[in-house]
Amino acid sequence: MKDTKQQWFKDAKFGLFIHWGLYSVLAGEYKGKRTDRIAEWIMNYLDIPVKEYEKLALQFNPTGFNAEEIVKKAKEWGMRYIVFTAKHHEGFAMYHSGCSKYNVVDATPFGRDILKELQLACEKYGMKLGVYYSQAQDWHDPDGLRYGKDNSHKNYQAYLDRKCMPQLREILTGYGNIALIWFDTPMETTAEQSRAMIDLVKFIQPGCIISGRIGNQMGGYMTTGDNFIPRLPYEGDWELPATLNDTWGFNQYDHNWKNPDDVIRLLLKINSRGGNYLLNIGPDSLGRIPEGSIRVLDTVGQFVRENAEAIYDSKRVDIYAYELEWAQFTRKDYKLFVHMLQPKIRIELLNVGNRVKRAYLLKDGTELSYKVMKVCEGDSVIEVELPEYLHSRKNYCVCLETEEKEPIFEPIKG
Ligand code: JFZ
Repeated sequence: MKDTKQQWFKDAKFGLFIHWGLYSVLAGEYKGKRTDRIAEWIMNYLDIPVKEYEKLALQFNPTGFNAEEIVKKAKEWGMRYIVFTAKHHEGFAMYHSGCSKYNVVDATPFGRDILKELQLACEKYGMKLGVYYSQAQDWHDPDGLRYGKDNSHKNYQAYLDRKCMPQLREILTGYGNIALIWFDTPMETTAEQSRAMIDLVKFIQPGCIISGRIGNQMGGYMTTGDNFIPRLPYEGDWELPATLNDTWGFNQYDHNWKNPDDVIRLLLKINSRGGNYLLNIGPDSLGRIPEGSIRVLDTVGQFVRENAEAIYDSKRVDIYAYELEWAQFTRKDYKLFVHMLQPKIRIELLNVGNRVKRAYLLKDGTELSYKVMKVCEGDSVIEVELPEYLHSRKNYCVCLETEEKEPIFEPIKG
């Protein structure tokens, strides 16, 4: 079982992933050819030569970027941490690196240190900052690994010594508190190499969490695949990274946005199983957050704010509500939170082994009337009546205060 030993991570429940790099200039298309895969992989999938791809830096001038705006938005959306791609597989540093000129300050007309601006904005608004760093794949360095290509001639260790380890040191010493490092796609990284990275991180910042994708099962928590929710409650700390459409990096042609209902359901499914939802945005080449993302997240944010008590610091609920359509559950101390995801007239729960003392609407405290009826010995049903105006509503939360800390119950289907 994985344990980050960091209470903030266990309580956070919702974070903002930001995938941003030179690929945003291409926005899913190179020389008239569109990629049908995730846009930040365009260099590898369309075999763009390093010398060609490098030139994108000359066009990178995101004058619309405003770190404070992004951090304020993340707060408004109810997110408690940000993970930003300081270097993705393309190998380009989105901060001022001293060990590679291939970075946003030295190689672009923009010339500003994006990671630094995000750090200062996060400090100002009380947001945890995490850094995504592609430790193994680096398509710019001749010895960095490339997925799906021949790596046999490469001296991977030389790349680690020359670029990966020094850049990690820069990030950990020059950008304040790094709450978490999001390593990714370890490929053939050995246990010794993963260990060396972890030792470096922990030596400089002992409290910094290591993502599940450091490799060799050495991460501080479990990272699942894109939008993959474990069917059964997972005991340890875990996180689900996810896209809002079908790409991480900006793609001008991808408008396949999830709707707010889907996102709210995913958030609650993940939280009810004890995980954090790390939801992605991919700013465009001007540093603007896509309109489609903002529209969805504004609605989700309102739900999260109204029901904050049932989300942050909540605990997993060990029931098998995976396929349940009408509700998801979270709990905290003596409270059981019933998140209503479909219109309903009343809530029926079976086996409320511990009696309910109070039922109310979370967002405004409206008391709800209910009946508890014995079915068999030690077995009862509770029916909570919902006021008429809610019969056609969804995405709200009902709180049941119970006599025991971990209420035992069974939701009735349908
Ligand atoms: C990786 C990256 O390659 C991708 O560009 C993005 O940064 C994403 C967050 O992480 O892609 C993965 C890696 C592993 C899985 C899924 C996507 N996985 O294990 O399911």
